[in-house]
Amino acid sequence: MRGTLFAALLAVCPGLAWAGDLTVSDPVVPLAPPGLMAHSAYMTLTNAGDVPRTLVGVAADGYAMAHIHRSDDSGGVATMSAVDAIAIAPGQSVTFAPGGLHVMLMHPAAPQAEGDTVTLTLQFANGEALPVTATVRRLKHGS
Ligand SMILES: [Cu+2]
Repeated sequence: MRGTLFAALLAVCPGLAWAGDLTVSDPVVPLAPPGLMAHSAYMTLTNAGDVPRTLVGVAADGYAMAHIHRSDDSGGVATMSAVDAIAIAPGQSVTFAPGGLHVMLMHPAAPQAEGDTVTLTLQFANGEALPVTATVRRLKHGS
C-alpha cells in the first residue's frame, strides 16, 4: 500500500520531490539571460521527519558544476560564499531564494528556454541522494 500511496502522491504533486521525510517544494531555475555562464536555482526543503538531515552537496544535469552558495549584501557589498553543509532540523524548512541561499549552476551545456526542466540531485550527509526536477521559468521582477 505504501507504494501505491507514493505513486498517488507523485501523480497529484508533480513538482514535489520526496525522499524519506524530506520534501522539496517549488524548485525553480529562473530564466537567465542568454550567454550567462552561471545562474541560480531555488527551492524550499522541508524536514518532516524526526531526525536532523544535512544537505552536503548538489549536482545538476546539463551543467559542468553546481554548488551551494549564500549571498550576503550586509555592509553594502554583495558577496557570495560557498556553503559546505546545511543542517535541517526536524520540522524545519530551509528556503533557497534570491538574495540568500541558492544553488549556483555553472557552465550550462545548452541555452535554456522557459518550460525546460533541470534535474538537481541533492546529496545528504547520510548518503541519500534526492533527485529534484526544477522548472525553468521567468520570475516576476523583484521575486
Ligand atoms: Cu552563487
